[in-house]
Amino acid sequence: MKRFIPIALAALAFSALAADAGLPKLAKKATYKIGFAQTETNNPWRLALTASMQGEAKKRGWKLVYTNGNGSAAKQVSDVDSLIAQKVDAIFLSPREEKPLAPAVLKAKKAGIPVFVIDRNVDQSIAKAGRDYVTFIGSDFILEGQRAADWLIKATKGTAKIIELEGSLGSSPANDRKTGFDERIKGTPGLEIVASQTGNFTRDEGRQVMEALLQAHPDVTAVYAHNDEMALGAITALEAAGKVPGKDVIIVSIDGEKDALQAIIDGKLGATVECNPRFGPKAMTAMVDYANGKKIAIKLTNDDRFFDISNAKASLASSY
Ligand code: GYE
Repeated sequence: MKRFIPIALAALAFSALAADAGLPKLAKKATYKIGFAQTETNNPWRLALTASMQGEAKKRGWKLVYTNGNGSAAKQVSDVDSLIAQKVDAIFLSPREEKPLAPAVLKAKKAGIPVFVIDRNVDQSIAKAGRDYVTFIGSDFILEGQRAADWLIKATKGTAKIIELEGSLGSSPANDRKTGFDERIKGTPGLEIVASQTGNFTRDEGRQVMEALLQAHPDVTAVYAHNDEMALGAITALEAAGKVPGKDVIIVSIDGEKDALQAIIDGKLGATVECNPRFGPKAMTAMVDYANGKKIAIKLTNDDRFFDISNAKASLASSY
């Protein structure tokens, strides 16, 4: 008897550990209550993502609990806490920044709620796909940066003074879009980034930052913006400074929103790499597959298109 107790305790401890190491299970149900933790709603891309998630949940007859981080990682961490407290079946997390939201994933896991990280990723050294959350669904941001660079190298014939408008600091798209672009232009010595600063993925900050950088670098000939909204802000700043966007200064960005396609048609924006925000169907199908016991890849990468003058008009009507 004396001997039995420690063995039983050890077995108990072991099973608790084993349960902790695995991903939380998801029961098969006729309907679900899911949580969607959005980062902010400051641009058309974000609104299209929310609409896609809400639309797909509605189509399936599921309840979706929506939270809005309002541009604050701290607020989004408490949003995840609240989704855990509301005992949702699964959480779809669009993490504003890589590091601060990673512990939130671990908390949900501990509470037995499977997490699907969508749109942006979390820091893999803290929370790992396939171990701490089911999968990451989104675009390849490094590839997006590379594609923007490839276009710019051609459009400028390999010679340009570039201003880079970065996305929100600490977010995976800002980190990776910078990495991909930088890697690619390294091989073209005529391309020089004269300034690189965040415009926080918004049109107005993109405009303000561009205004300030134009004062210091009036000889700029190209802009690489990490999203369309900042590119559109830069266009306004360039015009206010008496420059002709698309001629004096060549601009490339990422997303593929409606206003950007219109700017391409108008000759002001050169090109935009698509980053598809319509996650709803893919994300919820992955969740159902997971509930059905199917093996889910740890990364589900979106295939993105590319928009320039050759296809902007044809793509306008279906854009967001
Ligand atoms: O490019 C931007 C948005 O996380 C991929 O965030 C997304 C980016 C997108 O605010 O417009």
